[in-house]
Amino acid sequence: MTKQHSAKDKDTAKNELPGAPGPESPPLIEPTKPVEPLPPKADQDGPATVSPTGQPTGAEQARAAQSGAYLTTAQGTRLPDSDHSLKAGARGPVLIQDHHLREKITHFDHERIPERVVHARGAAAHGVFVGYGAAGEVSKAAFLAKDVQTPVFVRFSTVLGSRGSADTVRDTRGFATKFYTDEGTFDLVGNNIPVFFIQDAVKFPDVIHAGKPHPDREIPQAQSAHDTFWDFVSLHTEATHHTLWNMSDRGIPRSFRMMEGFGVHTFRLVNAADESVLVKFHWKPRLGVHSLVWEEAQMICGMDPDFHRRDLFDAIESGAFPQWELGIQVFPDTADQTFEGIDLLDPTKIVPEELSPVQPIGLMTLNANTKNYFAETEQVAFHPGHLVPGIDVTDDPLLAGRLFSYLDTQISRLGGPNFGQIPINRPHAPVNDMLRDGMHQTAVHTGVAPYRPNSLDGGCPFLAGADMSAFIETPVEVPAASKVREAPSSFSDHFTQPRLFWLSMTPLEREHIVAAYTFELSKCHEQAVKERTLKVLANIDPELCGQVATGLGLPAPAATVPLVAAGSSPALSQMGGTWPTDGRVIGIVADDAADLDGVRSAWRAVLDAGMVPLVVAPTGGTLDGAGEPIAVQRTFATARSVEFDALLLVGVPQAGADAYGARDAKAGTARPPEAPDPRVLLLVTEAYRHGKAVGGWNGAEHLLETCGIGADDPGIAVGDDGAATVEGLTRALGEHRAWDRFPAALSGE
Ligand code: HDE
Repeated sequence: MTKQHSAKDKDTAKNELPGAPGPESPPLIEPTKPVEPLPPKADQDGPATVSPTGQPTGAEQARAAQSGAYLTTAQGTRLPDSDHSLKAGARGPVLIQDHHLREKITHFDHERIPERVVHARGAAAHGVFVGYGAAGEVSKAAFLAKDVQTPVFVRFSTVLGSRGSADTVRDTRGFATKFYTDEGTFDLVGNNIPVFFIQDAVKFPDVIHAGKPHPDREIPQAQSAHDTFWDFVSLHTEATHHTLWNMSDRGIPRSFRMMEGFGVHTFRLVNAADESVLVKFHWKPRLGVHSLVWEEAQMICGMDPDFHRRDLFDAIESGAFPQWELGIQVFPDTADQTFEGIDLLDPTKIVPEELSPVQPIGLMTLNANTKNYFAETEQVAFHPGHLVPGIDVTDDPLLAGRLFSYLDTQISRLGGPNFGQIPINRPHAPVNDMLRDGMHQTAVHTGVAPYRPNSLDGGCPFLAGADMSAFIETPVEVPAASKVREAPSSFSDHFTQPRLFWLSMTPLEREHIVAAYTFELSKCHEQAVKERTLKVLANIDPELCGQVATGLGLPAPAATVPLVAAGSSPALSQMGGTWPTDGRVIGIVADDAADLDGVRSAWRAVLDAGMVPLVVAPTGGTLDGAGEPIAVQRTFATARSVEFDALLLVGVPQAGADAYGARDAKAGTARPPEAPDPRVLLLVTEAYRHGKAVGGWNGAEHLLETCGIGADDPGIAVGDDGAATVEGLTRALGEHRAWDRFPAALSGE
């Protein structure tokens, strides 16, 4: 019979250090000592509520969910064992009376909730928004006043893919911000592209059904490169503008931290004197707007599907807090709701920044990561109808449908109507509603009269007026009209703005757009879909259409509408300028024979510049030579260029015995020891091909030369030592990529 341990034995065992049982010690049952959980960090607490209903705050609830040193059942009863089912003897049948087994398995069986029907894949962070006070003239919203600090929670997402899909697919990105203001929660539920595929919400199921995987085989995942998507957008030309943005570099951002955000619809702001203006919201990233290159984006899908999520988390963890300025374009609130001939109610149109500059009104800093992905990122519920006094909606027909859809979908996704009580969704303003009961009600409401008017609860709660921060819909006049299923005639211009976007791109950006259309359409099987799309492209620009047609091996059709001379809006191009390099990742490639003092000073210089150094070496462990050993973060076998924004080469890392594989070594065909390691050659050539900065010293020129790279090539920094090389590299990195390496960048305008 096996020896039974008493509960006392087990406690003794738990208090032993792992790996150090003495000869007399009982075997370790659990490797760690029970300890009190760490208190949550103050700046990461879930949103608190000051609801007068007596329900605990989010933070208190979070603590209650994980307190005490010992494992318990859901009822708080301490458990002596969580690894063995209760059995009739060690080899006997499991007993149904085992409540712990049933509770644990049952809860696990129900751990998943339905993923979002769109925007299922996301990553989020906490932060703070500080108003500049610059919006005071146009909006009475208290959180926009000067120096008012408002906690925020931001969720970035892709649209089409499932929850487990890769981050760097070509797609629109969601950019949803929850402002926990003192006057109630305001949600700005935007995207990284300022226009949308459709002008009326009634078509949303159509565009999403077309973009999602084919219903028979459920492929492809998280891609627009398939027949149904291109079938829909070619038949439905109001999608042309958004599709063109998707095919541009905007569809493959380098990082969430380097994306613009847009409210898309026109909103209405109202000031203290009840005067209104129309506005479009913009988020401008402090780090600039930057993208991956397509090959890089595709490689990352396999090598690090969590690339954007990891980038956001690591940047915040290392103190490189991402920042965006919130800005508005302001238009007079005229009866026709147009500006310079642009229909402000049409969500497929932008207003070029050259016609109406973006005026900054506040700064958002993301400074804390989530503590629990499910509780926060998965359960957060945004809604474009969450408004505060001073911010109102317009009659954009796309927005109208959204105002219905979000609450509706959240009721099924979050299991009933009380998801507003989940800590991440709780307002920070006092809540005093008359919503009662329902699935997952956690509030213990007091009082007997949740209705109005009442006398039994003393008439409480009372109604507020505008002077008490009530949200009062702007009394906009609605012109007399008949009920019709129609759109205004201005909505039928589908090509002027796509042409404006195309003409505003640099030659290199145009080359990327041509390549993206060619790639996506080459993945379609239906000839009719390709031909119809070419007709759409002909209505944007003959050069675009011609080049894509050549790529597809099809004739280029002629335009069917007159091409409007749309001019250009330089603000739409994301190339040019120099930008901060905070949080960029630098791979320092070295081996034991390298200048290790130089590695140390380069490592320090990278950190001092606010970037992340990762030492890449032939094997794990440390680089050993003169001075303190240097910790290795990546090996030649695990590192791939896509993980780095730039490379620093220290000398010429030599090919080890394993570099050419066991077969070559056995056959005696391994290259001579002085040859550079082939994995390093791959690292360098790939980084170079993707326009990344590459620097080096201590003989790195030889390595560059082997890769066919000249020391004077654009974006190459060869220095005398580590620190000097980092300086050159940082300068190159400030331009994001060495654009001059791409022939198209040199060819034009
Ligand atoms: Fe959404 N959208 N949407 N959308 N949307 C959702 O709400 C919808 C649209 C956007 O991180 C859903 O809670 C309709 C435009 C973001 O949790 C759903 C229409 C813009 C997110 C929904 C649109 C957006 C969503 C799915 C056409 C940019 C993710 C889950 C009228 C301005 C929010 C959910 C998050 C999510 C409906 C169009 C942005 C189904 C009907 C335009 C960023 O309710």
